[in-house]
Amino acid sequence: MTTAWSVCGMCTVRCPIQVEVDNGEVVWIQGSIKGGLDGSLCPRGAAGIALLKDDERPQSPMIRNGKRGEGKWRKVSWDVALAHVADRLKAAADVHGARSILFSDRGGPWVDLHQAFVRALGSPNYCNHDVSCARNTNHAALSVFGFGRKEVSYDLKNAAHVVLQTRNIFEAVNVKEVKDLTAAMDQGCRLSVIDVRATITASKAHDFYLVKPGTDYAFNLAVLHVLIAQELYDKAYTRQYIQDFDALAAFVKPCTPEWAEAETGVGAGRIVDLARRLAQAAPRVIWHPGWNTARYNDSFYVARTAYLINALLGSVGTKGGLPFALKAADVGHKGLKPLADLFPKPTEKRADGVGWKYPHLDAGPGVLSQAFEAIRTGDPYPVKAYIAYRHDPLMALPEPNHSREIFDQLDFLVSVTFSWSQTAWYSDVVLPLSTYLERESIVAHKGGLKPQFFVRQRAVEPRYDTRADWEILGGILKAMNIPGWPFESIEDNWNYQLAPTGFTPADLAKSGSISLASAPGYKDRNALKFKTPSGKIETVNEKWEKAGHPSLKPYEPPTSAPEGAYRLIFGRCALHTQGHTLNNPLLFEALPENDLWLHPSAAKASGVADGDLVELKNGSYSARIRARVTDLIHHECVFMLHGFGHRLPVESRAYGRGAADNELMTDGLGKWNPVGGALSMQENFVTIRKV
Ligand SMILES: Nc1nc2c(c(=O)[nH]1)N[C@H]1C(S)=C(S)[C@@H](COP(=O)(O)OP(=O)(O)OC[C@H]3O[C@@H](n4cnc5c(=O)[nH]c(N)nc54)[C@H](O)[C@@H]3O)O[C@H]1N2
Ligand SMILES: Nc1nc2c(c(=O)[nH]1)N[C@H]1C(S)=C(S)[C@@H](COP(=O)(O)OP(=O)(O)OC[C@H]3O[C@@H](n4cnc5c(=O)[nH]c(N)nc54)[C@H](O)[C@@H]3O)O[C@H]1N2
Ligand code: SF4
Ligand SMILES: [Mo]
Repeated sequence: MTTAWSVCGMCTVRCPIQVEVDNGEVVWIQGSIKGGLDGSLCPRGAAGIALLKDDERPQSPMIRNGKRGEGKWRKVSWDVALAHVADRLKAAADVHGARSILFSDRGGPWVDLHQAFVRALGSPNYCNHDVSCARNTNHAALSVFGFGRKEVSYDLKNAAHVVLQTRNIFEAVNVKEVKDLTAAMDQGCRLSVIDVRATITASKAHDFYLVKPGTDYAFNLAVLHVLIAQELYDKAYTRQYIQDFDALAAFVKPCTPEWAEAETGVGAGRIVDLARRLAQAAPRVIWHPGWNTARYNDSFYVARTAYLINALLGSVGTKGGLPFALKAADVGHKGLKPLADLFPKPTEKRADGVGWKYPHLDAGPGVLSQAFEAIRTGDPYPVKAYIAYRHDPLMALPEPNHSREIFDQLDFLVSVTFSWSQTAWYSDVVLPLSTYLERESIVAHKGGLKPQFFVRQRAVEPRYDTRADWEILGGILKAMNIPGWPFESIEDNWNYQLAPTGFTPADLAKSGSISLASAPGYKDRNALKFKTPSGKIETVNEKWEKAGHPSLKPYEPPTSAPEGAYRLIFGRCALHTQGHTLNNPLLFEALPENDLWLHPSAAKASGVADGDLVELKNGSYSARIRARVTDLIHHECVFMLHGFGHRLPVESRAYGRGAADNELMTDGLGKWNPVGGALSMQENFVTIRKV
């Protein structure tokens, strides 16, 4: 029996795991003891072996035979597939230039490899999925702190009061966060939850605030009002670190708790009580700014106010609050050598308009939906080839038929994936990735209280004719005869990255990671530096103001639902990851289908009883799903889990089970908010009819 110290791949949290291997077979997976998880895993992590053994995943490279989406495939060798991909990418580049190639992925710690690949192609068009996830939160952090959301940690372990707003931490799981919060609560940490339905997280909270959907901004403005009006904020911290405090104070002056009660439905007294309790716990307070906030037109402003509440309570940069995430250099180590440095940075402007048309938005991951607009219109230039890498935009973006029409304008679409997906099914070529148990990764750096390097190890050899990321991307470059990719093996790759650090691949193999600090580290709270022009936390951001977007934007109530319709809310559960675990035999058995949460008053008005099959409609789109009548949800909305409603014949289990929330979102990719750079996916309403 051998142990591979590796990294889970069932979702993008990437928990450290230990994989026990006997005779070339994985026999056991658990949360890494050396990595601090003491054996713990979430249900999806425990279903890794079922993924490995699943014969309903792509098993070899495939080239499309029939029409797009028809599902007729020709199995080919890797040599043939890579030569074909190389030819098609070169054809696009020859006619329209390298910038006509678009690449999107899921972001994460290994994107250096992807970004190096896109640079090697010579295209400026690298995007990630974040337009449908955390862009609003990230841009909110940039606008307030001058750095992105991951530059601060959530020090849950040492917190005295945690507020989760649009964040279901006990179901949308990150194992370490769950363990840390649970441990803190055992030590007396208070938990407050603000949601539109009572989740598992709400059931564990000391206080639960059921808000009217889309009114969180009013809630937060009232909390700011109380903190300032009742002088509950940290005055010394504010004086030292908060720029334009007076502007903020004047702005929130009219936002009384009574005003917010009328908007949110939460009693004024409860809002005051929350602000007071937070002040008592300050600065060991975390008001979570939200993770998946691609929901409303004003989600960017909700996240901004969450950060400002933390700031007034003095928790930013503080133990038990949102301390700065340390990097290798902060703890006396050299960082990894970036692969992206192998190639020059493209100088052409991005197809999605980020950096020039949208000067305030972060060019790193861009805005994928706007890159799709460029495919559709040819403006600012033609985009003709698209590599969907670890990404399923036909499941992850609204109104997939709209995206399919856009894809029809492409000369070439290739998916790289370990499971079938709606996008892979619509592609011209599918390049199958080995599962995370059968492949290794490049080295990654993870910032935090204890920064580290980590790597995924190959626990077993691939069961089918699949390959690792570095083999696939390096293989495409080789087939295209692009010079400058120096790696023949993963060891070459690791040695190159680790060269400046003094560590070796053998150091990484011992436990899967190298901790760069022996104990959690905190920056000196009296000497914090923010990356804004003033070096302080800015309540008014010049970049956004210049682009015509006010930093202190007056609250506007959410659009009301059309007569007889309900706002469509989505979210996650502990048993599945997005859209890609539904066909996993174990997880499917545990939860094969989603249902529709609706309030008894909505059920009554629609003539629906618990368990009925109902038809939901929005515009010309409809879907069928079972009703779950419950008073655990706000009466103005209905809720379903994301990721269901698969229609691929290759997935015998998932096929036809439940409904896809994104199919009920109309107006294509047009519902987005250029201020925060994210889609507004909860600006959709459905009607309900018993079938
Ligand atoms: N098990 C599991 N864990 C995951 C994932 C997964 O797929 N499965 N995905 C990972 C990813 S990519 C992400 S982004 C995170 C997402 O993590 P979260 O953002 O925490 O998860 P969600 O379930 O999308 O949404 C959180 C909550 O927001 C609530 N909500 C909706 N509208 C409103 C509103 O108007 N106001 C308020 N206050 N609340 C509202 C929903 O009811 C839901 O309970 O989870 C990560 N972890
Ligand atoms: N309507 C609606 N839309 C949503 C959401 C929602 O709740 N409702 N959630 C949003 C959120 S929070 C997010 S993060 C996005 C997620 O959207 P995506 O990033 O597209 O979601 P995933 O399902 O995690 O991954 C997509 C594909 O990548 C493949 N894959 C998984 N891991 C790997 C890997 O390591 N390498 C490679 N090459 N492929 C891999 C999977 O098999 C899957 O087919 O969707 C967003 N869109
Ligand atoms: S949260 Fe669960 S699925 Fe995600 S990486 Fe950790 S164990 Fe794996
Ligand atoms: Mo996400």
